[in-house]
Amino acid sequence: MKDILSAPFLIEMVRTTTNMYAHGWDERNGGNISLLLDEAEVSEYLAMQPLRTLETGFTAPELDGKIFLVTGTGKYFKNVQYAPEVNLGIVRLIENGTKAELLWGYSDGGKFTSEFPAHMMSHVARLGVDPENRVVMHCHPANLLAMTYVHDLDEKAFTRTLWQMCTECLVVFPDGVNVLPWMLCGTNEIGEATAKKMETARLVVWSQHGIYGAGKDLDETFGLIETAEKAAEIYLKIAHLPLVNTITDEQMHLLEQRFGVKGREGYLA
Ligand code: 2HA
Ligand code: ZN
Repeated sequence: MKDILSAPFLIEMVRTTTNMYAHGWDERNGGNISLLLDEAEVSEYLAMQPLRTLETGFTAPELDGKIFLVTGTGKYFKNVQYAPEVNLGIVRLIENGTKAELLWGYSDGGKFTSEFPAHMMSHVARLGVDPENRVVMHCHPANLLAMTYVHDLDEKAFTRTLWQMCTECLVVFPDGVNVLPWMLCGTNEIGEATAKKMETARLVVWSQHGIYGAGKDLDETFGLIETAEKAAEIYLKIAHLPLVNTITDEQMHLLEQRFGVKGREGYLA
Protein backbone atom coordinates (compact mmCIF):
# COMPACT_ATOMS: atom_id res chain seq x y z
CA MET A 1 0.00 0.00 0.00
CA LYS A 2 1.36 3.42 -0.99
CA ASP A 3 1.44 6.35 1.45
CA ILE A 4 -1.73 8.42 1.02
CA LEU A 5 0.23 11.61 1.76
CA SER A 6 2.13 10.97 -1.48
CA ALA A 7 -1.05 10.64 -3.57
CA PRO A 8 -1.17 13.32 -6.30
CA PHE A 9 -4.83 14.13 -5.45
CA LEU A 10 -3.94 14.71 -1.79
CA ILE A 11 -0.87 16.81 -2.58
CA GLU A 12 -2.94 18.92 -4.97
CA MET A 13 -5.67 19.39 -2.37
CA VAL A 14 -3.14 20.52 0.25
CA ARG A 15 -1.56 22.95 -2.21
CA THR A 16 -4.94 24.32 -3.29
CA THR A 17 -6.27 24.96 0.23
CA THR A 18 -2.95 26.58 1.16
CA ASN A 19 -3.06 28.80 -1.92
CA MET A 20 -6.69 29.76 -1.35
CA TYR A 21 -5.87 30.75 2.23
CA ALA A 22 -2.95 32.82 0.93
CA HIS A 23 -5.34 34.62 -1.43
CA GLY A 24 -7.47 35.64 1.55
CA TRP A 25 -10.46 33.71 0.28
CA ASP A 26 -10.77 31.39 3.30
CA GLU A 27 -10.56 33.22 6.60
CA ARG A 28 -10.91 31.08 9.75
CA ASN A 29 -12.99 28.02 8.76
CA GLY A 30 -14.35 29.71 5.64
CA GLY A 31 -14.63 27.70 2.44
CA ASN A 32 -14.79 24.04 1.53
CA ILE A 33 -13.77 21.76 -1.34
CA SER A 34 -14.89 18.36 -2.58
CA LEU A 35 -12.99 16.35 -5.17
CA LEU A 36 -14.44 13.25 -6.83
CA LEU A 37 -11.85 10.46 -6.75
CA ASP A 38 -11.32 7.43 -8.92
CA GLU A 39 -11.87 4.22 -6.91
CA ALA A 40 -8.99 2.37 -8.58
CA GLU A 41 -6.62 5.23 -7.76
CA VAL A 42 -7.74 5.46 -4.12
CA SER A 43 -7.31 1.69 -3.66
CA GLU A 44 -3.59 2.08 -4.30
CA TYR A 45 -3.43 4.00 -1.00
CA LEU A 46 -6.26 2.76 1.20
CA ALA A 47 -7.60 -0.62 2.30
CA MET A 48 -11.08 0.81 1.59
CA GLN A 49 -12.32 -0.36 4.99
CA PRO A 50 -14.83 2.04 6.58
CA LEU A 51 -13.57 3.58 9.84
CA ARG A 52 -16.92 5.15 10.69
CA THR A 53 -20.26 5.76 9.00
CA LEU A 54 -21.69 9.28 8.89
CA GLU A 55 -25.24 10.46 8.15
CA THR A 56 -25.47 12.92 5.27
CA GLY A 57 -29.00 14.23 5.86
CA PHE A 58 -29.93 14.06 2.17
CA THR A 59 -30.53 11.62 -0.68
CA ALA A 60 -28.32 11.45 -3.79
CA PRO A 61 -28.79 8.07 -5.50
CA GLU A 62 -26.69 9.30 -8.47
CA LEU A 63 -23.64 9.39 -6.20
CA ASP A 64 -24.03 5.92 -4.66
CA GLY A 65 -20.59 4.32 -4.33
CA LYS A 66 -18.77 7.50 -5.35
CA ILE A 67 -15.68 8.54 -3.36
CA PHE A 68 -14.81 12.14 -2.46
CA LEU A 69 -11.93 13.93 -0.78
CA VAL A 70 -13.63 16.65 1.29
CA THR A 71 -12.50 19.40 3.66
CA GLY A 72 -13.69 19.00 7.25
CA THR A 73 -16.31 21.01 9.09
CA GLY A 74 -14.92 23.78 11.30
CA LYS A 75 -11.44 23.23 9.90
CA TYR A 76 -9.15 26.03 8.71
CA PHE A 77 -7.68 25.97 5.18
CA LYS A 78 -4.62 27.58 6.79
CA ASN A 79 -3.98 24.36 8.73
CA VAL A 80 -4.57 21.70 6.07
CA GLN A 81 -0.89 21.62 5.08
CA TYR A 82 0.20 20.89 8.68
CA ALA A 83 -2.29 18.10 9.39
CA PRO A 84 -4.05 16.78 6.28
CA GLU A 85 -5.47 13.74 8.11
CA VAL A 86 -7.22 15.95 10.68
CA ASN A 87 -8.54 18.58 8.28
CA LEU A 88 -9.47 16.40 5.31
CA GLY A 89 -11.41 13.18 4.87
CA ILE A 90 -12.10 10.61 2.18
CA VAL A 91 -15.68 9.34 2.15
CA ARG A 92 -17.69 6.89 0.07
CA LEU A 93 -21.41 7.59 -0.33
CA ILE A 94 -23.67 4.58 0.28
CA GLU A 95 -27.37 3.80 0.66
CA ASN A 96 -28.54 6.33 -1.96
CA GLY A 97 -26.19 8.95 -0.59
CA THR A 98 -27.93 9.02 2.79
CA LYS A 99 -24.76 7.76 4.48
CA ALA A 100 -21.04 8.23 3.98
CA GLU A 101 -18.38 5.73 4.98
CA LEU A 102 -15.23 7.41 6.24
CA LEU A 103 -12.26 5.72 4.56
CA TRP A 104 -9.54 8.08 5.77
CA GLY A 105 -9.09 11.35 7.67
CA TYR A 106 -11.14 13.51 10.09
CA SER A 107 -8.83 11.83 12.57
CA ASP A 108 -9.91 13.99 15.53
CA GLY A 109 -13.45 12.58 15.27
CA GLY A 110 -14.62 15.28 12.85
CA LYS A 111 -16.73 15.08 9.73
CA PHE A 112 -17.20 16.65 6.30
CA THR A 113 -18.00 20.34 5.72
CA SER A 114 -21.35 21.77 6.81
CA GLU A 115 -21.86 22.58 3.13
CA PHE A 116 -21.76 18.88 2.16
CA PRO A 117 -25.34 19.03 0.76
CA ALA A 118 -24.48 21.94 -1.58
CA HIS A 119 -21.33 20.12 -2.68
CA MET A 120 -22.88 16.74 -3.37
CA MET A 121 -26.00 18.16 -5.05
CA SER A 122 -23.77 20.38 -7.19
CA HIS A 123 -21.69 17.35 -8.22
CA VAL A 124 -24.89 15.63 -9.38
CA ALA A 125 -25.91 18.73 -11.35
CA ARG A 126 -22.50 19.30 -12.97
CA LEU A 127 -21.96 15.60 -13.81
CA GLY A 128 -25.31 15.77 -15.59
CA VAL A 129 -23.96 18.55 -17.83
CA ASP A 130 -20.29 17.52 -17.96
CA PRO A 131 -19.21 13.93 -17.14
CA GLU A 132 -15.64 15.23 -16.66
CA ASN A 133 -16.54 17.40 -13.66
CA ARG A 134 -14.63 16.43 -10.51
CA VAL A 135 -14.46 19.51 -8.30
CA VAL A 136 -16.83 21.72 -6.33
CA MET A 137 -15.13 24.63 -4.54
CA HIS A 138 -16.58 27.23 -2.20
CA CYS A 139 -14.83 30.30 -0.75
CA HIS A 140 -15.32 33.91 0.35
CA PRO A 141 -13.34 36.17 -2.04
CA ALA A 142 -13.66 39.78 -0.85
CA ASN A 143 -14.31 41.56 -4.15
CA LEU A 144 -17.05 39.26 -5.43
CA LEU A 145 -18.64 39.39 -2.00
CA ALA A 146 -18.42 43.20 -1.91
CA MET A 147 -19.96 43.38 -5.37
CA THR A 148 -23.12 41.65 -4.11
CA TYR A 149 -23.73 44.66 -1.83
CA VAL A 150 -23.59 47.31 -4.54
CA HIS A 151 -24.44 45.64 -7.87
CA ASP A 152 -27.78 44.52 -9.30
CA LEU A 153 -28.08 40.77 -8.55
CA ASP A 154 -29.77 40.04 -11.87
CA GLU A 155 -27.66 37.23 -13.38
CA LYS A 156 -27.40 38.72 -16.83
CA ALA A 157 -26.46 42.17 -15.48
CA PHE A 158 -23.96 40.67 -12.99
CA THR A 159 -22.38 38.46 -15.66
CA ARG A 160 -22.14 41.25 -18.23
CA THR A 161 -20.40 43.53 -15.74
CA LEU A 162 -17.81 40.84 -14.96
CA TRP A 163 -17.29 40.05 -18.65
CA GLN A 164 -16.64 43.77 -19.29
CA MET A 165 -13.99 44.01 -16.56
CA CYS A 166 -11.28 41.85 -18.20
CA THR A 167 -10.97 40.58 -21.76
CA GLU A 168 -10.38 37.00 -20.56
CA CYS A 169 -13.64 36.69 -18.62
CA LEU A 170 -15.94 35.77 -21.50
CA VAL A 171 -13.42 33.12 -22.58
CA VAL A 172 -12.99 31.65 -19.08
CA PHE A 173 -16.68 31.64 -18.10
CA PRO A 174 -18.81 31.93 -21.25
CA ASP A 175 -21.72 30.36 -19.35
CA GLY A 176 -21.63 33.37 -17.00
CA VAL A 177 -22.24 33.61 -13.29
CA ASN A 178 -25.49 32.58 -11.65
CA VAL A 179 -26.58 34.36 -8.49
CA LEU A 180 -28.51 33.24 -5.42
CA PRO A 181 -30.04 35.77 -3.05
CA TRP A 182 -28.95 35.61 0.58
CA MET A 183 -29.99 32.24 2.00
CA LEU A 184 -29.21 30.36 5.18
CA CYS A 185 -26.01 28.38 4.57
CA GLY A 186 -25.34 24.77 5.56
CA THR A 187 -28.86 23.62 4.65
CA ASN A 188 -30.32 21.22 2.08
CA GLU A 189 -32.37 24.18 0.75
CA ILE A 190 -29.31 26.20 -0.25
CA GLY A 191 -27.79 22.96 -1.55
CA GLU A 192 -30.75 22.34 -3.84
CA ALA A 193 -30.84 25.97 -4.98
CA THR A 194 -27.09 25.92 -5.72
CA ALA A 195 -27.36 22.66 -7.67
CA LYS A 196 -30.22 24.08 -9.76
CA LYS A 197 -28.04 27.10 -10.61
CA MET A 198 -25.13 24.75 -11.42
CA GLU A 199 -27.15 23.25 -14.27
CA THR A 200 -26.51 26.37 -16.36
CA ALA A 201 -23.21 27.81 -15.07
CA ARG A 202 -20.01 26.68 -13.33
CA LEU A 203 -20.02 29.73 -11.06
CA VAL A 204 -22.74 30.45 -8.52
CA VAL A 205 -22.55 33.52 -6.30
CA TRP A 206 -24.04 33.32 -2.83
CA SER A 207 -25.00 36.93 -2.15
CA GLN A 208 -23.35 38.49 0.91
CA HIS A 209 -21.52 35.16 1.49
CA GLY A 210 -19.20 33.92 -1.27
CA ILE A 211 -19.01 31.86 -4.42
CA TYR A 212 -19.19 28.27 -5.68
CA GLY A 213 -17.15 27.05 -8.62
CA ALA A 214 -17.08 23.71 -10.42
CA GLY A 215 -14.62 22.16 -12.82
CA LYS A 216 -12.66 19.15 -14.00
CA ASP A 217 -9.71 19.62 -11.65
CA LEU A 218 -8.59 21.79 -8.73
CA ASP A 219 -6.37 24.01 -10.87
CA GLU A 220 -9.09 24.79 -13.38
CA THR A 221 -11.71 25.47 -10.71
CA PHE A 222 -9.31 27.69 -8.76
CA GLY A 223 -8.56 29.59 -11.99
CA LEU A 224 -12.25 30.04 -12.69
CA ILE A 225 -12.91 31.67 -9.32
CA GLU A 226 -9.65 33.62 -9.57
CA THR A 227 -10.71 35.14 -12.90
CA ALA A 228 -14.17 36.15 -11.66
CA GLU A 229 -12.65 37.57 -8.47
CA LYS A 230 -10.14 39.61 -10.49
CA ALA A 231 -12.98 41.04 -12.58
CA ALA A 232 -14.89 41.96 -9.40
CA GLU A 233 -11.76 43.70 -8.13
CA ILE A 234 -11.54 45.82 -11.28
CA TYR A 235 -15.24 46.61 -10.95
CA LEU A 236 -14.77 47.90 -7.42
CA LYS A 237 -11.81 50.02 -8.55
CA ILE A 238 -13.86 51.75 -11.26
CA ALA A 239 -17.49 51.60 -10.10
CA HIS A 240 -17.33 55.02 -8.45
CA LEU A 241 -15.54 56.68 -11.41
CA PRO A 242 -17.03 57.97 -14.68
CA LEU A 243 -16.97 55.09 -17.19
CA VAL A 244 -15.19 56.28 -20.35
CA ASN A 245 -14.44 52.96 -22.08
CA THR A 246 -15.67 49.38 -21.97
CA ILE A 247 -15.50 46.12 -23.92
CA THR A 248 -18.36 46.35 -26.39
CA ASP A 249 -20.65 43.46 -27.36
CA GLU A 250 -19.14 43.67 -30.85
CA GLN A 251 -15.70 43.05 -29.33
CA MET A 252 -17.14 40.19 -27.23
CA HIS A 253 -18.28 38.54 -30.46
CA LEU A 254 -14.71 38.84 -31.80
CA LEU A 255 -13.53 37.01 -28.67
CA GLU A 256 -16.13 34.29 -29.23
CA GLN A 257 -14.82 33.74 -32.75
CA ARG A 258 -11.14 33.89 -31.82
CA PHE A 259 -11.39 31.50 -28.86
CA GLY A 260 -14.19 29.24 -30.11
CA VAL A 261 -16.54 29.96 -27.19
CA LYS A 262 -20.16 31.07 -27.11
CA GLY A 263 -21.42 33.53 -24.53
CA ARG A 264 -24.57 32.54 -22.63
CA GLU A 265 -27.62 32.67 -24.92
CA GLY A 266 -29.23 36.11 -24.89
CA TYR A 267 -26.49 37.78 -22.82
CA LEU A 268 -24.82 39.62 -25.73
CA ALA A 269 -26.51 41.95 -28.20
O1 2HA B 1 -17.80 26.29 6.64
O2 2HA B 1 -17.77 28.61 4.22
O3 2HA B 1 -20.38 28.34 4.11
C1 2HA B 1 -17.41 27.44 6.15
C2 2HA B 1 -18.28 28.02 5.13
C3 2HA B 1 -19.73 27.84 5.22
ZN1 ZN C 1 -19.04 29.91 3.14
